[in-house]
Amino acid sequence: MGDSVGPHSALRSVDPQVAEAIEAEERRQQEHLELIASENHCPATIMDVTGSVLTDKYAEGYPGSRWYGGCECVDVVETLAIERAKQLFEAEHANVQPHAGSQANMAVYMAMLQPRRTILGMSLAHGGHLSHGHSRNFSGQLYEVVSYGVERDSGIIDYDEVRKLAEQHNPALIIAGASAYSRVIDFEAFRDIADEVSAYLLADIAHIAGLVAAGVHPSPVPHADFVTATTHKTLRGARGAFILCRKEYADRIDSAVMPGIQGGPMMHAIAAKAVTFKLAMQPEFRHYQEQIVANARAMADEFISRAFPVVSGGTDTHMFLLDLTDAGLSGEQALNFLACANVTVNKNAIPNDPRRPAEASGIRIGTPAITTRGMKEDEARTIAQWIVEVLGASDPAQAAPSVKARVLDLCARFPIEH
Ligand code: DSN
Repeated sequence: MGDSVGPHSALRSVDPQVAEAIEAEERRQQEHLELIASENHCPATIMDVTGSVLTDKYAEGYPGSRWYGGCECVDVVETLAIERAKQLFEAEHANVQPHAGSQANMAVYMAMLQPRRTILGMSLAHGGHLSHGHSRNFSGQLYEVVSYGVERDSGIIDYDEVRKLAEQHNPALIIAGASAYSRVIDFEAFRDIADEVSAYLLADIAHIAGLVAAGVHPSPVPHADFVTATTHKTLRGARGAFILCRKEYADRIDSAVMPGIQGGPMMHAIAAKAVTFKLAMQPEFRHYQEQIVANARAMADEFISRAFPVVSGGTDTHMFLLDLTDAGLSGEQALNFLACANVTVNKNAIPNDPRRPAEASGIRIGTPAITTRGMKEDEARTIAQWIVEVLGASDPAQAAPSVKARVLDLCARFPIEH
């Protein structure tokens, strides 16, 4: 048997390999700067709830109307999650069962569209998401897809192009939302376009849900028929997703989620979503979201001042894309060099990228996780300088170890508190 003391002692005695991998991941998170825009470090309370007995329970259906007995306790948590989501986002209806953002989008499509109807979404190559119509995703295989992008010069969504494409193709659904776009999304403009062609409007705020909840980004709720979001990115909570919609669509959305695309809801995740929404209602949460944006702006400005261009020239949100064309590096190379300095990013296509997606000409940088550690603008600027020190070096591999030593020191001064 393994060690009988330590944070994962019980697991270690049952499965030392998994225990060691978890402990290694805990060390990795503590000792690396997490700059992946979709990741965050959730509070210990969220992990407690996710690891609770609720994981054992099957509860097909919805509170008060289940197919299984013994649902009285999970009914309490799902009702709390629903009511809090509605309150936090001022929405008429919430479904908190989708396991992930893609499932939330799938449920909306399934509720509202016959196969082969046309959807108009942002191209993945310009900052959209796989589930907005990519050819290798279910969305691109089940529906006719038309994609819009950003203006070549400004890097801002080309709303004129969106309108033109909507008029030309008469989509049944327009999707406003992105996973690699740093500017405010004008949901009102999307609503106007959707009304002009009698399309439904879906706002996918998976990335910016925390900013929206805190009032740091305008809310799509007054404008969109459907809003999908995740709870683990800027919202800093449970792993999972949810859907908001107008009351008139509530039944169609609920039955598209279950039985349409999912079976048993993950009640441990739903309970953790309830806690996530409660934490997002606290005054501290707004300060946290404001600091995320302040940190992203400080980093973006620092890169620009050091001749590392940022797509669209800056950011209004938690993230931005660094264009590595002038540095002569691919996103893939940059990711690997930065990994040697304990800085974690993802490679990302920039709009009109000449490289293939697996190489890419950019990296995506986000500040939710470093802000969770308590870092502010000074640290954000310093991290940008370190990234430039590595990526701007004639031999980045040689520059990385010295930066890694400083990253380790910074991480030790701002530990992740679980
Ligand atoms: N994987 C998420 C992201 O990184 O944006 C979206 O699904």
